[in-house]
Amino acid sequence: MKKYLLAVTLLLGSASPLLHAADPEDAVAFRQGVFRAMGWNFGPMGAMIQGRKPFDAEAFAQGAERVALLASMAPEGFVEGTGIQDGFDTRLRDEYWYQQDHFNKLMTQMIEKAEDFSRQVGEGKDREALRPAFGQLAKSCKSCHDEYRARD
Ligand code: ASC
Repeated sequence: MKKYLLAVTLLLGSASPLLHAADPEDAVAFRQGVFRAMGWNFGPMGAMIQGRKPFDAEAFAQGAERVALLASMAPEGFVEGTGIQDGFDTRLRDEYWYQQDHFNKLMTQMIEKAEDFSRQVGEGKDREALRPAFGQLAKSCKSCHDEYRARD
């Protein structure tokens, strides 16, 4: 856990991709793709938690792992030159550009909650027992959308 937190801190601290300098166009496509993939996995899990879909433990565990991994990548897509002001079709609100500390705090919380959720799923908890951690993670997603995502 400590090692993991250190990695998150380093990543957010550098606010740039680990392995290469991002082309702004690639960065926008990357972050939108990461969030799209998170929703792809998270949506059916919500349906299972809410009982709109039968609970499939294997699919659920796979989804939780994927969401945690994707969450850890999301910050990399937020780099200079990728806003509406730079000509990109993005829902990233202007507030992001002068509230990056707060944004990074919300992002770190989301990553931690995704990790915690995935860990609890890995422990083999059932649907009822997983509900709180799932709710915490969904709330964390929403708090950032409320503040930094436009045109909901
Ligand atoms: C999803 C999804 C989100 C979050 C959010 C949680 O399934 O695509 O963006 O959950 O709606 O409040």
